[in-house]
Amino acid sequence: MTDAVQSVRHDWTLDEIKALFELPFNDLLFQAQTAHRANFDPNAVQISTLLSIKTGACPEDCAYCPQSAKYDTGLERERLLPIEEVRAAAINARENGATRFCMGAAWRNPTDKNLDRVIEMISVVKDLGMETCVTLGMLTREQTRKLKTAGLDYYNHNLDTSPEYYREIITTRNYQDRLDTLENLRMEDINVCCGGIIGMGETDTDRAGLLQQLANLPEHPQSVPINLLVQVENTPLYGSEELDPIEFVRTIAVARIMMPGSVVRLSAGRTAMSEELQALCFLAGANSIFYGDTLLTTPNPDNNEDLELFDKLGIVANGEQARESGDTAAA
Ligand code: SAM
Ligand code: DTB
Ligand code: SF4
Repeated sequence: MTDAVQSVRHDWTLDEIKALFELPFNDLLFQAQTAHRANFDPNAVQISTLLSIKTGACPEDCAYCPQSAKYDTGLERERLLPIEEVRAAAINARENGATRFCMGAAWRNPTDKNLDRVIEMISVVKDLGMETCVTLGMLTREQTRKLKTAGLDYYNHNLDTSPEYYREIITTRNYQDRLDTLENLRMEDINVCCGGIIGMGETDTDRAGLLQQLANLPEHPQSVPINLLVQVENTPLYGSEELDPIEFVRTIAVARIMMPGSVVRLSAGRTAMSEELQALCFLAGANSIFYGDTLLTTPNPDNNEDLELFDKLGIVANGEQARESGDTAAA
């Protein structure tokens, strides 16, 4: 193994990252698979199920998102779901084999009243014996404290792209806003799920820049979702040039090498991927997926398709994850 694979680093330069991206594909995948095997069971994939607990009418203008009030995507706006609906969805996810239940809300940030209702939901899901994750937008320090007390396991808050490209994608908040929430979560020792979206028309340097930001955080996010843009009609990014799938696999592999102890999630966009492409992503070090026929508002592969693919590849769902902690990779 090279040094880059062996140690957990927080000082990656853009040139080093670009050099990884430019490796011959087989060398890159070998390095990524080596890092993966040093830290995880190579045939185990963790599965999480998503539920949108508040859909649409979001005040933010994220150019990729069907839930922004600024774009007419035909989405039914919904109020915060009643607790019994959340319980029923979590029971269903558990019966289908998910171990983590992730609840997402189309908010810029939660009000304190709404946060109290989400805290009730967290407690209901925890009582079912599942891990909890929520994604609610920006949080104050006080709000992260409340979530910690509620026993939340993970908070998802994506950086989405490089700092330079961010302003082309979102104008209603800035990169520092995102970093501030991540810092609030870290101060409360809440596991962080933080990644981005690929295929938004960003450059190679932007993809390297996103991974640089993630890996150079004071702690690697425990979970790193890599989403392929789901193109939704009437969002500004609809019609973006399709990304070369090999570049997507390279991004997963570089994420695996740079954050060897983090769980890398092959997230949104799988309905547009062949089985072969998903298999390459697992080979490149992805070891988590979203499972269930809907993401938040857009389709995801059927459970049966995923189980068949796992079967073909000899992958075990929810197999023992070696260490799900960003900074505990083998040194
Ligand atoms: N509103 C909160 C926020 O933005 O942090 C939480 C919900 S938001 C829908 C969660 C994440 O979903 C975003 O950060 C983005 O990475 C991802 N996402 C949204 N729309 C997407 C799309 N069309 N394709 C891929 N990922 C998407
Ligand atoms: C993440 O990185 N991807 C998920 C989850 N975290 C919340 C969301 C994907 C959303 C895709 C578009 C939709 O279904 O609305
Ligand atoms: Fe709102 Fe989140 Fe969608 Fe942005 S990504 S528009 S903040 S729901």
